[in-house]
Amino acid sequence: MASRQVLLLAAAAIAAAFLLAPASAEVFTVGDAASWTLKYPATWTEGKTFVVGDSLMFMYPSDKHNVMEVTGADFKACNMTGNALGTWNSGSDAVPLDKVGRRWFICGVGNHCTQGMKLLVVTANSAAQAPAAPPSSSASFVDGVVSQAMAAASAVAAAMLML
Ligand SMILES: [Cu+2]
Repeated sequence: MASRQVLLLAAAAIAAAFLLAPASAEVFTVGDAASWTLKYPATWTEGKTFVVGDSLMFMYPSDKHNVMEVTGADFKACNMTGNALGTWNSGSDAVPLDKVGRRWFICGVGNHCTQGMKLLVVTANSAAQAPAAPPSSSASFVDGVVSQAMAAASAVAAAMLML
């Protein structure tokens, strides 16, 4: 009985620790195999979740491309003569996603932006990132384990009082 109670408490503690543990930061290579080139696929961000703490890695030949962070309006218009919010040109540029919200990146070389070298990233709060299982079922699982453990503990306490 007591060992079962300990097991339940341990299971609850492990489940809670797993759910509360922050997901480790991910580094996304922009465009994956195509990287940051004219072959950059417009669908690259589809199915990806970006959270605060993650970072983007722009890989490209530095004599052919660059990375400019621009406003949404300049992004839409592929305007690279506007007020750039940031420029990178090493060919191996790490850009930390340090805040929640939208950021717009384009290549500032030639007409590359209109040819598709443009990337909108939406960064979410890391705390809002869902674990593999849906939060509702995970929460109720933990609640279930915890209440079972509590019930077992009170049963043991009651039994000890009767002794
Ligand atoms: Cu380019």
